[in-house]
Amino acid sequence: MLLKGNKARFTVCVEGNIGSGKSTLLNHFSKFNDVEAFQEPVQKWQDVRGNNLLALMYEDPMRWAHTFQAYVQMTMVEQHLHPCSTPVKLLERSLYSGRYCFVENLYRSGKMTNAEYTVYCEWFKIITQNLDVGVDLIVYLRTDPEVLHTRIKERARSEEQAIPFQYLSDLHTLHEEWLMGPSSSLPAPVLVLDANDTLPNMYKKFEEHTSEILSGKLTVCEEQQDTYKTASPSPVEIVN
Ligand code: TTP
Ligand code: MG
Repeated sequence: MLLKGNKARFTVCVEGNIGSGKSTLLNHFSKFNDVEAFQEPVQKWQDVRGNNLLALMYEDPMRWAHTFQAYVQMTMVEQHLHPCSTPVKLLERSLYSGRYCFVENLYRSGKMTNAEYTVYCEWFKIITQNLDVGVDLIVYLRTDPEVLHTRIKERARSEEQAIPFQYLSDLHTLHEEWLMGPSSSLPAPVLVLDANDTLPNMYKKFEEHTSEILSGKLTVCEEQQDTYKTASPSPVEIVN
């Protein structure tokens, strides 16, 4: 189905730690006519006019983390604002996980200075207060850091080969704080899928939750949805 005005009815973001299977979920749902899927622009980060910012960030985060995260933020804004002619706009990640997971982690671990963090956050505030970067539903692929560590080694994206276990564990904690806790920084309700599973089992879970993902809504009662809209914590649905 095509829509007039290039504006999706629902924006659904897929979140989860590095290697949790976000691209796999996007590939699966991109087969539906009602969905336009926007994969994360990692290739842009690997080649900014010949500069591999992703590699620089992993090699020397004290020097490059802020530059890299500023660029990630810019490319995420592009994704959020990109016209979409189908009812469902499906995004790999969002502006929000850059801010609340990656940048928070870099700052807390001393890899971004207070000045860099403040400049980044001021940009984030201006963007979220003035641009149409809203989200209707978050799908959280919740995965243990041990499982991710193995998957990352297997897929062998060259920049990621030296990622220490502790880094994945710290990022996991921040995803949990942001998506599972009572959080005032959540932009939408969260559907949580246990993503420690095998690929065939993950496809089964995607199928079971197709209607929720394509409607941009959790199957919870209207009352809870309304509660969220008045800014209390979002309803979270957990699926094992
Ligand atoms: P992810 O955004 O986690 O994407 P992925 O393709 O690795 O995940 P999946 O397997 O679930 O599809 O990370 C991509 C790379 O970019 C990874 O090395 C982490 C890094 N990254 C940051 O350092 N900062 C950021 O803000 C983001 C969004 C990613
Ligand atoms: Mg991916």
